[in-house]
Amino acid sequence: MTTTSTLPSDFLWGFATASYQIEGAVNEDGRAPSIWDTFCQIPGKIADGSSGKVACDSYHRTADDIELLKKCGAKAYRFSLSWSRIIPLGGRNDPINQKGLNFYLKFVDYLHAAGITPLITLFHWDLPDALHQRYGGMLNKEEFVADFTNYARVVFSAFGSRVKHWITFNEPWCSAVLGYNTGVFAPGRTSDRTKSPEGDSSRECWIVGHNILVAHGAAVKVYREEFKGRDGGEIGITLNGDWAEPWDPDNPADIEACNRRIEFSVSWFADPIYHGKYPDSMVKQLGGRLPTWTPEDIALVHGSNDFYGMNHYCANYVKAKTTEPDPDDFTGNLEILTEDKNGNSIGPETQSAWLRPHPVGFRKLLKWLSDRYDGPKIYVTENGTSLKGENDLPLERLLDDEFRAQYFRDYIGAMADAYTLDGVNVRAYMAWSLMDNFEWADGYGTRFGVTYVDYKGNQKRIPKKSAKVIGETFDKYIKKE
Ligand code: GBH
Repeated sequence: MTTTSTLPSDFLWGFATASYQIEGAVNEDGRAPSIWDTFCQIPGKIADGSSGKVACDSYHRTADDIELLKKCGAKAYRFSLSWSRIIPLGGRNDPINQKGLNFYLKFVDYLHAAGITPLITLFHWDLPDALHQRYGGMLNKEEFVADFTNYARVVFSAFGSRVKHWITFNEPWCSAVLGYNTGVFAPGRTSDRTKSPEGDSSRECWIVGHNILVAHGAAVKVYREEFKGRDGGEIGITLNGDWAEPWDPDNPADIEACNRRIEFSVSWFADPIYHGKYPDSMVKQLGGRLPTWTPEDIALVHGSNDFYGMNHYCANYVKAKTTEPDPDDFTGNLEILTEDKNGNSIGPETQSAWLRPHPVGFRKLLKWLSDRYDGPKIYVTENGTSLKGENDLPLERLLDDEFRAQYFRDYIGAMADAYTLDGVNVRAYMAWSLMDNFEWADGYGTRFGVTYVDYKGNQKRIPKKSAKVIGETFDKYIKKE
């Protein structure tokens, strides 16, 4: 942490969550299942056999959640909408569920009353299950794009000027790769027949990624043509991306592989949006399995971000493979490692096998994005960590989450350095997460919250140390007017 770096006085900061991870009430007020409700019922898919059935029960605890945000001093809150609460069967000819829509409309009113700015994500992985059954969901471009566009229009029109920051999709990489290649996330399709009776890992993830991009572009066009003039908001997509360091810094192939790693995760989506094409490295490796752009589709996608939504957690070491790429490879033909050639770890272990903190990687990736995409306005829409063994700690020690507090001090400091020293136009930051919640395939044993949620005690919420530290840290960096 440098003492000289600052953040601008209008910097927006707060916390993030997602519908299926916190809401519960999955059968209430007309909500229909999403692909995650279905996926969780398959034995072996979720570590502790759990689901989002109750989760943090946020559907019934609006007041508690607003209170938490106020206590933390948050200026903003990023949350996502459950599509199948609003249009239970999902499609453009299916009925709208006013009760579901009202829940979110009221919530936004409460946020405004508390002086908290809402950022809404339309899609955080919970596709209406009916659309998956009806036509294969995100694999079906025509149907999916038309239905997503309709859903987006219903939502934009209902919220009007009460919401100024819209995110179309959260981490399309996860929907595509984890949902259709490795199969560890819903809908769980993969070539691995021990995991799924259907799926083609070598093809489906690239089709799904492409279709999500088109759906994003189509929804942005609707927003810009029908709502932006009247409501004055902005819209973008959120992409996940980790930083990469070479396993052997003296090997040019490893250095090249680091760049390729980021291209296969970030530029897969960001290049079409900012440059109107897929990265050369992906075209080269995937050939005809990567869909090609029709002029109509790329016209929707190119130039479709008002801001770049960045989810960032960690870094890895990357080692180039010397063999021909496997047809199912989605990494760019490389190994992703936690230790370098000399056995040095990229960062301390956490509860998540994939997550080792490496704060300077945040600064480096911010700069990388800024250089490649010509200085876009960046909103960090997620950043946070789990803690090794946190779930097994006695409450008193669990609440004293110094490891997470230090993670936030370091990462916020790295971001302030990127802003001040590297000229990166980063303007917002949402910590993941406001509270412990349903951590997808890891269930409830892995906690990411700055607030403890007692799943055995009526979902009671108790702020941890880190809840306070984030506000104190921003107070240090943000310039006073
Ligand atoms: C975010 O993704 C999600 O947006 C959020 O919902 C989630 O709760 C949070 O992370 C914490 O996990 O298949 O085991 O190799 C973060 C980016 C990218 C992290 C994919 C996990 C693969 C894990 N994610 N990565 S694995």
